[in-house]
Amino acid sequence: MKNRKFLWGSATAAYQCEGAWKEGGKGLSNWDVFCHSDKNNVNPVTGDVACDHYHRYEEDIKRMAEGGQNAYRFSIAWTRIIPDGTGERDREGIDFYNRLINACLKYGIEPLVTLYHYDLPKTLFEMGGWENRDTTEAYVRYAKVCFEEFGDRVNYWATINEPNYETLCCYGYGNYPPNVKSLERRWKAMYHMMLASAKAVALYRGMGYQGMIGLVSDCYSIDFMEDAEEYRKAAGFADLFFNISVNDVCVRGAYPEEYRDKLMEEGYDLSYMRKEDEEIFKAGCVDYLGVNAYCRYLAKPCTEKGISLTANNTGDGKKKKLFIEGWFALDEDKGLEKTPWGMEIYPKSIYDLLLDLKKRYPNMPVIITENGVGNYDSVSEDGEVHDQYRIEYLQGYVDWIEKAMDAGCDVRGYFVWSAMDVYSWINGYKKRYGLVYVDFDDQGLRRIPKDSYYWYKNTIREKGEKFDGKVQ
Ligand code: BGP
Repeated sequence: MKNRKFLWGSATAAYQCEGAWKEGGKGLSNWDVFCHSDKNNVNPVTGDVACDHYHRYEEDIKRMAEGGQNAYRFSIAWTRIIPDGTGERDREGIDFYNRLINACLKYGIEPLVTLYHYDLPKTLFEMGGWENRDTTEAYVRYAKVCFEEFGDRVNYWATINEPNYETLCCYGYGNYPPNVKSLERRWKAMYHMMLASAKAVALYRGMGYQGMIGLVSDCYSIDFMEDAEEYRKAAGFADLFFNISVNDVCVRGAYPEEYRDKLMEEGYDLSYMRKEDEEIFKAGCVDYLGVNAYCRYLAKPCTEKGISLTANNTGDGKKKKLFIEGWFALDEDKGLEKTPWGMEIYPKSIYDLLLDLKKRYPNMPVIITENGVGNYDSVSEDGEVHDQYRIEYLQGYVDWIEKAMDAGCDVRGYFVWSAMDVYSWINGYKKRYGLVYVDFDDQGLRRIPKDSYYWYKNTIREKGEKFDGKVQ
């Protein structure tokens, strides 16, 4: 399959936008349970209703098309397809995604479908989730149902969203379910996600489909403030920790030696890594790498003892803290602007990242599956949402992507996170990323396209032809 058109779109994920948590035959997920539990104590809100995309998908998709977008990345809720994770497929859930996909096609929007974006069926979660190898089998069975039901119309698939970031939150920061702090458990969960992804890729090809299947990886350009040997070493560990431990596996089809060596040296149990899996990884290399790009990371040598991981989920301006003895610590460039959640604004990072990826994986097409900035937006007196800071951020990223493409990087698409304001995991609803404002206080969940929505429309018009010409 060869699409000569550059994909210009925006993205969402099922739990964050659909709502209708108990409708249409849907089973419960780990996030449904977590958000209704007392562990959800930072911003105790839920995705029960969210943007009600489940009922309003058509108007949302129509608005994307009116904004000049030609693609939409969304995820399927596993719990709508197989409500208890392993049992029978559910017709009502399947029909919902049929309607959603058909609406995309009706408005000239190419769907890019993520199979798994953080929401795991409760039943599987209770049996250990991704720490349990059986989850990989359940996932492949679920993926097969999706390929069978939607494969005739979906040309772009993403197996798993962010194995690195999700497991870091689940088992590092401990702010996502199951809310634990154990890197040992994290390595294991991440391994099974990578295994599940590789199996799904091989299955998809084996079923004879011609579309592209990839994995979505949160990637970071890694930099350092002091050009010294120990800083470079720390940056190498940060690269291994955040990027290589996922990207090598799905692009090259093997775990890097340095990764196993490092984990073994630190005494982690790796008995779940089976010899026979090596063939599975080899057969499961992706067609494209989905890149979620938000910021760069600055690494410095870790001088403290132990491990400390603290996220900022309150938007109080504090930076997040991360140090891991024997690996690296996160550094800060005090001269750069940050969001209230502590994220650095540095658009050139996408250029550095794309060039790094090209160097390590020369023939791997990239789709930027998420890029965006979260902030407190509000409706002005004129009834509009003037999000100039978002326009500047996104403009910076698009300009640097263009430069990277001029330098030979094979980029096939760009998706803004997010299509509209959505539930921002445990950050709640105040941290907004959308091109379209959603009034969550309004019963009707009124939508207002922001200034950035119109900026995006113009950008697509201006750059569209050139970007199409660059599609390799
Ligand atoms: C990515 C996730 C998205 C989205 C985004 C913004 O890591 O794939 O689902 O939420 O980040 O993150 P947050 O909402 O936590 O600020």
